[in-house]
Amino acid sequence: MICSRKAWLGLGGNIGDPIAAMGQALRALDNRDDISVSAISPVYNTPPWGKVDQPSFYNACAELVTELEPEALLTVCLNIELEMKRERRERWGPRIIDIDVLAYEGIDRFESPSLILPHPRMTERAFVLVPLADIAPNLKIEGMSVLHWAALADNTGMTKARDDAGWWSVQ
Ligand code: GSY
Repeated sequence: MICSRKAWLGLGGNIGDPIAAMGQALRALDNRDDISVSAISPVYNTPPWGKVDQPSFYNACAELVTELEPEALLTVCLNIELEMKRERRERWGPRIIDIDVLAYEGIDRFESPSLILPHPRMTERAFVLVPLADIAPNLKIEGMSVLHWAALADNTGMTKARDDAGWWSVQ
């Protein structure tokens, strides 16, 4: 029997049309036989974290049900990113789309050369925690709920950009 697990992704981008790019990525995931997108957060406009002299980002989180193991799921996400970046490779620096595997049901901690779960630094990033709290408030990360982590995070400058359920479907 094939076992299905929930997994949670963070998506973001800050050049081109990031909301359209996140929608395209989510549809590509959902179109697969081994992944079903089960919940999607609103989209937030978020100040850049890390390198601050770049445009603000759009961020969202998604919950999946998948038959893929964590590393296989990461490979699928990276391939979707690669395909989308290839389509518009004239721009450098800021990103069209990033897809991060944040957490995977039943796995408290996982570390391999290509993937660490839960995603490192996610507990410091409001642009991950706020949308994740919309869809998985009770998910435990390092012993504490996402809702609790989100309440501790600095969400200065974050605004909701889209909260209609269909933002990720074709316009
Ligand atoms: O994968 C993280 C990409 N990223 C982001 C992001 O997605 N949102 C915000 N607000 N800042 C960021 N800095 C980086 S790198």
